[in-house]
Amino acid sequence: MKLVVAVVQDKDAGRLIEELVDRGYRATKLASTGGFLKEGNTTLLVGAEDAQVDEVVAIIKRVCRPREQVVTPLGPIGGAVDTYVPYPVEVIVGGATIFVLNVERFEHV
Ligand code: 2BA
Repeated sequence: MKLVVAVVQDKDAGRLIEELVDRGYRATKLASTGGFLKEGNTTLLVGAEDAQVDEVVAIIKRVCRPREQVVTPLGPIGGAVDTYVPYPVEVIVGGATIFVLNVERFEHV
């Protein structure tokens, strides 16, 4: 068995859960925060048999799309703020960041 951990954008999370559950997968949705943008995102945990992992990943790839986001970096902490000119930087967020982990033991009681 595997555990698929997927960090996705909030905008894609609802539809992704629906698609997974419609196909008989079980999923848990966690509210998370990206370390770089410090904005909310969603982490999904999906327990699946080894043979199902490719389909789970394919569903995630189909539903989650990359989006461009503009970030304005904060000024340097304790630095010379009067000479610091912040300018927006574009980053591409997602589709999804996916980890597939081996599950040593699974019990559902
Ligand atoms: P954030 O950490 O908020 O990152 C959002 C986006 O900012 C990233 O999109 C990437 O385009 C950019 N970014 C992140 N760190 C950067 C850096 N040091 N320099 C320049 N740009 C940077 P994604 O790569 O699609 O990541 C989306 C979210 O997935 C991340 O949100 C984070 O929550 C998670 N994530 C990505 N890689 C991860 C990893 N190796 N381990 C754990 N979580 C990860």
